[in-house]
Amino acid sequence: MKELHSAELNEILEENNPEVLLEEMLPFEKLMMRYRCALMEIETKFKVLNEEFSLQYNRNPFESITSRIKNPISIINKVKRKGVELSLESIEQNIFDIAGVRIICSFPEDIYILANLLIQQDDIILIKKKDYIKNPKENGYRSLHLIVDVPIFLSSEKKHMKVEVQFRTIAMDFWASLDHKLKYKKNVQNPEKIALELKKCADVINQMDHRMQEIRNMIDFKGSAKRI
Ligand code: 0O2
Repeated sequence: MKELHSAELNEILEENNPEVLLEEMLPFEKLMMRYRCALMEIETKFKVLNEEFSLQYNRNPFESITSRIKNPISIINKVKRKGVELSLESIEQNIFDIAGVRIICSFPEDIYILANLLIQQDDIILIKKKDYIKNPKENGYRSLHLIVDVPIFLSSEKKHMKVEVQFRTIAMDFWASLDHKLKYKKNVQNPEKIALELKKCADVINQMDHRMQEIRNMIDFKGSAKRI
């Protein structure tokens, strides 16, 4: 299937009247604004949990949080890949990772603690869960993915938006960044050999994550009730 590239998008823009295009893009911009608001809601929820953990248990359950809105070209390419209609309504109904939040934790147990704390909140609806930690992908990819529905409150309406939340450890994230480079880099020599090496590294990383978790559990043993 042919992927759309930014040069092609520029051609479309140049061939059309910019004013008409801007007017036509307004509904799209409104939709993206709603996704940005949903990201703010989810980020705030995690920041609140971090504040509480810092004060109550003297530790942070995650190291960092980042978020992004999928760019228009990636949205169109995903619409094509999924074979769904290219309309705003269809995008909202079929593409669940337009708004994405990534939570990086030090320890695997914290991933599940945070995921459960999010899902338990009464304004959050869990739409889909993919546990690539318990069931890693064949290439070694590990992360916990949740698609959640979160309400946003605008001046005259309440909207339900979908956000993808990805949880990984620092080590899983390190691995995923390198794997991502392999996917997007063209003309890589020996891609099979690299993929095999990456798979081996993913297994080592998994063992290390669990050993680090065990060490932390031993350190925290006295206050294990506090590990929440
Ligand atoms: P980007 O730039 O990160 O957004 P769906 O049919 O929609 O449920 P989907 O979304 O195609 O399924 O697949 P899935 O498994 O839920 O994972 C989508 C995202 O997870 C990817 O987004 C990556 O961020 C990450 N991911 C999944 N598999 C891998 C992998 O093997 N390696 C790495 N590095 N990341 C992975 P995008 O859209 O590809 O990119």
